[in-house]
Amino acid sequence: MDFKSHQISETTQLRLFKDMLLSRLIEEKMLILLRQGKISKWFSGIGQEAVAVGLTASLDEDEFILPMHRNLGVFTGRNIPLYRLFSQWQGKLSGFTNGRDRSFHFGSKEHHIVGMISHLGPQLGVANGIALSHLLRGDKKVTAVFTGEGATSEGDFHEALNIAAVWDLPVLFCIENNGYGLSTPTAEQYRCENLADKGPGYGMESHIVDGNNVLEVYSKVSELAADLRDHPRPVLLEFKTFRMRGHEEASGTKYVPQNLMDHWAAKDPLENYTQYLREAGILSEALEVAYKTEIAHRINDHLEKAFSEDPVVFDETKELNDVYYKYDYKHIEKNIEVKNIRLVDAISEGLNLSMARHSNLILMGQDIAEYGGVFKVTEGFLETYGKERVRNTPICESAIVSTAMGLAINGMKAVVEMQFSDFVSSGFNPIVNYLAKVHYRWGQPADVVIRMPCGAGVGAGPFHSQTNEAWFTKVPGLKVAYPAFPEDAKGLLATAINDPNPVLFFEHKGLYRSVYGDVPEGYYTIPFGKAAQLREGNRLSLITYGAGVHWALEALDEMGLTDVDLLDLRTLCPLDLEAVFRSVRKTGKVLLLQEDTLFGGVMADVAAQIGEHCFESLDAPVKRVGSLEMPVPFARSLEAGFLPQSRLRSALEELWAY
Ligand SMILES: Cc1ncc(C[n+]2csc(CCOP(=O)(O)OP(=O)(O)O)c2C)c(N)n1
Repeated sequence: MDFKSHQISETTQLRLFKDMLLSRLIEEKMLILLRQGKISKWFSGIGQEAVAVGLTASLDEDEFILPMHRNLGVFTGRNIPLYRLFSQWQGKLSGFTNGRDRSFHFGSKEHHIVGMISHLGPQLGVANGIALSHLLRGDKKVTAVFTGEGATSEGDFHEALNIAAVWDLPVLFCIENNGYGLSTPTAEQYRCENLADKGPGYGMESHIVDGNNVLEVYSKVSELAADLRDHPRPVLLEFKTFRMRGHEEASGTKYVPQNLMDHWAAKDPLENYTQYLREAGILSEALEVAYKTEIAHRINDHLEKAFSEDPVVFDETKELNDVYYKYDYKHIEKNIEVKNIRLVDAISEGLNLSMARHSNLILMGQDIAEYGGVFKVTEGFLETYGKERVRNTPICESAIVSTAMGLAINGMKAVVEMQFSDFVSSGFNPIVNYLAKVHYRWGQPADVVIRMPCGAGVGAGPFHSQTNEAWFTKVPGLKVAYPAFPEDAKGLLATAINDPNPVLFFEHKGLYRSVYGDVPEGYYTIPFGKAAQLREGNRLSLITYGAGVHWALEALDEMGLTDVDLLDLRTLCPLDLEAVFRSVRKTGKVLLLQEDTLFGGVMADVAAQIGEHCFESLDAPVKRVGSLEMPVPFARSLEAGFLPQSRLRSALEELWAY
């Protein structure tokens, strides 16, 4: 191992030693506590300390690092008080997640650290978002993100590198190649010789670094970081190292050949470095002992503090209140002047006004810039707001959602256009696992709106016609809006963008150009969680949303049913259950109409709530009408049979007569 050729001051060399020693001694202490049953799980980074320690020391303190589960050295390198780390691992309040998440699954903005989620890959896209926010603000900052070699097989790795390359984002993508992903050796994980070989495939510079040599890590990263600050671009780094213990302690290392273990044991980053420092006369025996004693005391003191802290207590209100970022809705009244426009125009106008209002709002989506989006919602935006804020993206739904998350972590707002809501399945993971949970876990705003052109009735077949709101209403932490009218769409979109929580904003593309309405001029907001009472009646409640509203209006008019209470839910999360109950208690009969297939749809829950809360007011069974339990078919005749319109009239008749 070559330590001698690096031109690094003795002070820094000693700092790196002390940082690695701290990391190693904490690791060893954790192994003891694990054996004593005092902590539940430990992902050991023993033998890999040089990577996290060297990298952290080489970046500025206000540059973000996004570590993984074996990067203790990032946290200690940023001087996080140890008792807070220990409390975090014990699920206590002094940790970073109020006991809500475990191990290294947390971040600390104060320390410019954004921790991982279990799914590994989304971390890479989040780094892109943070780097993009710096780039847009003109900050000369580098962002570093870690991944294991195993997680490079995830699509998120490819997507994140691709986006960073296309957008010249100053991100250091750091692969910590420790030989195994759980029990899977590299030969079963990928076919190329080195993962660094993938860099040129993305048009990206890449380097292989000896991850067991802290001076090499420090020199290389310092040199690259300095260059990237002035010449923003992504760089792929492959740190070669080895995992000396089990994936997590309990799983052992039986599957690792002994000769490999021996080979890497001889390359231990701390032992070799210590030897070099002693021989170079930089580290005296007395100093080494002093460091060890001081660190051991520090660890013990902080452990005592963490152990003496009371376990976290469950308080239902507190837990539920923290699922969403607290947002005080600001009502902005509608202008009395209106113009008659289509749903698509209203959405475009709403988005445009929000772009003018929020200079930190970034739009991202496929073909949204010059082309204006496939539905032309962003037509002309590029000319007004420029390429930096109106961003065409590669076809990378997952990493774009993660990028939006990274923008939000660093104080920006994002609206992501799914070209069709069907394609959100390719970006599902970061929405339901990152955006939805990040506030509850460690208090971050997921200030992201995902626009979802959805719905059938347009002869577009199984992959361009779904209405998939129920995929998201199930997930605590997300909000879901589904307007039926131009006026509502414009005001609700403004609210969605103001709200720092993640919002799935459904736009029925069958209504885009067929539904017109008088839309107030200028900017206004409409609150979430307030259903619209479209018609008042006493004989029957008809409750619906989206295209269902228009089907309901048409059916009621054609059938001449006037004494009907018609509610448009407008937002599905939050849901205006009060309005639902009020209506059902008045009429005693309710028909719930949705475009989605019935099982597990939004109306299944509305029906259950009515059953629980309005049972004594009901004069008839709660009736649901929805699409048939099948994919959305292409041919018009098949699609008509699938959709609920044809069954709506008979259901209404039946309930009317009940
Ligand atoms: C999407 C996903 N699939 C599987 C897992 C289970 N899992 C957790 S860590 C891990 C191995 C990761 O290997 P690598 O990325 O090389 O990191 P290392 O643990 O070696 O540091 C696996 C399979 C997961 N957390 N997320």
